[in-house]
Amino acid sequence: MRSSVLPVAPTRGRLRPLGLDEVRITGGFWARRRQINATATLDHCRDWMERVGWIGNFRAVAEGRVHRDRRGREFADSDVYKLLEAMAWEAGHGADGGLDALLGALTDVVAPAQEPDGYLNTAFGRPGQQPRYSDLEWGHELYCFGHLIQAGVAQTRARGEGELAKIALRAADHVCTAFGPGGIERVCGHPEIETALVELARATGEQRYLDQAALFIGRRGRHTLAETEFGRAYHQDDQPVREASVLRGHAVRALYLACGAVDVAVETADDDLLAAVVRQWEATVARRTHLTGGMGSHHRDESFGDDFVLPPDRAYSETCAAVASVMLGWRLLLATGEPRFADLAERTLFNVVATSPSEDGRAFFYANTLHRRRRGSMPSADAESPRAASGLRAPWFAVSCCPTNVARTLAVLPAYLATADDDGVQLHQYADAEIATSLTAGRAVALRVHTDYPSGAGVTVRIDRSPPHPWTLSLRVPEWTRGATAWLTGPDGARRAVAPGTAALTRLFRPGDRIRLDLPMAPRWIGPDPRIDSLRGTAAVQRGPLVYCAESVDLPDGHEVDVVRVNPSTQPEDGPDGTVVAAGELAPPPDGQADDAWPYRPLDRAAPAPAAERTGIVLVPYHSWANRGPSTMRVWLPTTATTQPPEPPEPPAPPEPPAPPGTRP
Ligand code: FUB
Ligand code: ZN
Repeated sequence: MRSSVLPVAPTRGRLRPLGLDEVRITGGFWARRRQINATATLDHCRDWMERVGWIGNFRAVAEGRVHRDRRGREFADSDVYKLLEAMAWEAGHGADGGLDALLGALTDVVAPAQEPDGYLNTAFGRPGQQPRYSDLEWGHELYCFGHLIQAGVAQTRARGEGELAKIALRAADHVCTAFGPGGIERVCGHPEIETALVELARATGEQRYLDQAALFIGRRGRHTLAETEFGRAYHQDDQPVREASVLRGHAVRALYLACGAVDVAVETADDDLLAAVVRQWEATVARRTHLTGGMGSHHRDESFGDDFVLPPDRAYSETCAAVASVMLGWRLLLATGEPRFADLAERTLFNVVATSPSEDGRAFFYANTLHRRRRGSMPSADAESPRAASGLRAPWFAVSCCPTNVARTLAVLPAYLATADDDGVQLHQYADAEIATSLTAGRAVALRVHTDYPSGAGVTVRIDRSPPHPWTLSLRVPEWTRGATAWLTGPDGARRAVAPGTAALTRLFRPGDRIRLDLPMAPRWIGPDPRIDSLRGTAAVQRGPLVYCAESVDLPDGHEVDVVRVNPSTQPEDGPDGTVVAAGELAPPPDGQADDAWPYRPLDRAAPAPAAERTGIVLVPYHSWANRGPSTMRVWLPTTATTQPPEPPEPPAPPEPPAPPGTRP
């Protein structure tokens, strides 16, 4: 396999990704989270998977007792692979040599479970288990292979080819044989193998992996899976990928499939397929995405809702869907160079991916609701939690796909910051960072980025190394900003206004040059599209890329968030410690007021106005909620502006007496 330390390495496309060997995050918001990920979350995931037996499943295979002793859901193997992937990326930063040993030890547990023909799955295929590929709808065998392959690619790119990569190659060869021409002409109920095979093709230069991925993409939507209780759209098997107009069905499945489709489109120069995914992304962002960037509205099947079905208290917004959306945005950004894809990725990273892990990196949100009505109880530290039941982050879940997905994303995050092309360097996400790359052979560029983003408004880029020719530094100007300015600091720099999109500066840079981007971050009210029924009459606050929320721990004792009303005619203001204070009132029902017998009333019978107490409402960044114990929480807050009920209609006029017979009107 070829080696360069990055998660996605297209051979074509508008922008060239930079690897972990070219970008380093050195401080700030993401550095803290990455540090916790490396020092706490990786161990936490490994400990839990030992405890619940998911790692032990591989030992049970080697010892011939897996049919009796296997633990966890049918896709539990995939979480071991995602942890391996996270460890590989983290080891790739070279910070901790001990991680290589852990990676090696875990690989040694997995290896003996692989069959001589490359098949590897602890849930299927042995006496006493269901036969291989007998349940493609729900069995997840190819999904698990996909994560195994991604782990193998990560290890090769980060540490050089090793045992894990060999296991992954044997598995991929097996998949090509079993599902290639003349093999099983079906797809997996959970996409993931597609994007993994393309990455393996990129890493190895082997065309057959790309061909197999293209076959899977082409087969999807042709009813090769049985229809299940959730309908064909759940598995994206209702329509061929290039004919669909929007993402639908199970959100993680839909987004992983879209990633695979972009990968195939890019590598095969299939511009129609790429355009189809871009259209689906546009429709999904315009009509099926929460303010946080989260995706998914249905708890029952973890799926997208219909257009504008985005109820905040039922926001499923699975953490894995956010990870998948960032993966998709990154692929589309590399293919097209358009900053809108980085805009959504930023929103999603700060408001969903960063929300999931607790401050200590040892508990996680699976679903990321936007409205929590009841204070949850502390999830057990000793038992797996149900996926979405708790109002607090849980250490582990019976379906625990999200923690390992967060771990692998944070481990590789520096690779999502910047790109290059022959003409220059593009910064897409802002963090304190060092970037060193070459535009073309011999044209080395080194940059130092200083910022306290997302709290502060400024980004300074210092040029540390530059070729003796002009080149272009491009900075994403986020979609949320108004009044942004960019300039070269020093005597020859004129400050200029820059609009959301891209600010590009082309010149003969010299070491020591500094470029400054100022992004005003005053908190702002955000209103929903009127077609989102469940949000009518509410407003939310955003400051920079951060979405804010009210949390009961910031209200007077005994109050829950549902008593909060806000007044969007007054601008919210910065408060202490990253909070925002919004004008509003607390309107609890009068003490002791009994419920009405029936919670509806004729519009002409006005409800008694609750006695409201005007106050500043303290709002905190959504990503930080539920870190201070059980609380109720709300992102979209009802506004104080009330709509007067319409006047009751005039009673109908009494009927005219009938005209006497023989008269004309
Ligand atoms: O099915 C595997 C993973 O488990 C999905 O991606 C998640 O949504 C969860 O259901
Ligand atoms: Zn998940």
